[in-house]
Amino acid sequence: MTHTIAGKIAFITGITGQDGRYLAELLLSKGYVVHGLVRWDAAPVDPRLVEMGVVLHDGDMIDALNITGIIKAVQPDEIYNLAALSHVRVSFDTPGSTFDINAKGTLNILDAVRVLAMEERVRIYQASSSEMFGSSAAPQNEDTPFHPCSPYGVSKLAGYWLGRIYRDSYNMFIANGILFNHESPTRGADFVTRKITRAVAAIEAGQQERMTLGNLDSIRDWGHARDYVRGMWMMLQQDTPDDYVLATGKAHSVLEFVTLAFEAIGVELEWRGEGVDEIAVNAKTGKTVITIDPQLFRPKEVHYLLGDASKARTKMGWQPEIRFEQLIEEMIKADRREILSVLEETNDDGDLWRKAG
Ligand code: G4F
Repeated sequence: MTHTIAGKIAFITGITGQDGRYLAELLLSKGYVVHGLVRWDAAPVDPRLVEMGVVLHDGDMIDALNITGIIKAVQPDEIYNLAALSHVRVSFDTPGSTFDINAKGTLNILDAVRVLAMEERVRIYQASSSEMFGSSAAPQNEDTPFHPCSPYGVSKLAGYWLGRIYRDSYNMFIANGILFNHESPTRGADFVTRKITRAVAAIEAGQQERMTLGNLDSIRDWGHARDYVRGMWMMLQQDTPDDYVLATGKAHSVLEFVTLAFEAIGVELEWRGEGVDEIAVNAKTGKTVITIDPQLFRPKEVHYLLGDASKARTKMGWQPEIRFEQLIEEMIKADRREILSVLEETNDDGDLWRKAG
């Protein structure tokens, strides 16, 4: 059955996360009817999702019958499986639920489509991750061997292989998007980029003196989530299902990210000391603004992720449009604005912040 885009139905798991929100906006702008899965015990959901026109369903990724029932009711043309326990550090503390959600949850989606005999109608996007590459040498692409370094990485690898096996065994349209880190102003505050931009804005406003960080030497390939959700959609519009790396092809350390974030508010950092004793001071005032907390180190770290997205560029015409520096600026601006709006609500003197724009 062929469908025009207008009136196509999409079902997004993980709709309340950063990518879910951007993807919903994109699909709605293309005329899709968008349904989203919300975990039954989730914190209050942002009402803007409903205002945007997303139809929400309470459910649970690890309950196979529940997921099957929702997919039967929604009758989607496209499923985007974004639901996950996505924090790598947390996956060391909760490996069991990480597996349940990321691996068993993925299996529940794939199996639901199969037992409902919807294989020919439904196209599935599986959110795989560059964490699956783990300790493999950079740059990484679709042919790079996987050496995950965390329960999260292994659980995502299980989802990836389930996707490939179901694709080959049941002739299903399943695409694995192997996405490198992608950020935005709506990134969760426990990921390092947003943790940094929020803290920088709060330090500038005098609401916080310093921030603690873990491994400053980690290298990541950071892009903007808006570019990456476009790639997710493109994967499901191809003639044949395949797996694609999405990345910018540029690598930066955590130290570089935090240095640029402070530069965005006009503060130059001076680094002193080494290892866990390393600190950064504001070069002008001499005040310490960054210290290291060894508790933020991971039991096993992925040191160097740098993606090679040539396949996505050549086969789909995908490429990122938002540069690293623009991403940081956008995140800092949004966090300054957030502080300004709180100051205004509390009638505090927000003069310092009017420049935030
Ligand atoms: O921001 P992060 O927590 O992201 P991480 O671990 O790279 O994972 C993210 O990207 C993956 C794609 O490659 C996704 F699959 C995954 O779901 C998630 O979205 O940490 C980035 C780096 C790490 O090396 C970490 O050790 O920053 C280092 N880091 C240093 N200080 C910190 C901190 N990370 C966090 N979260 N908090 C810190 O204070």
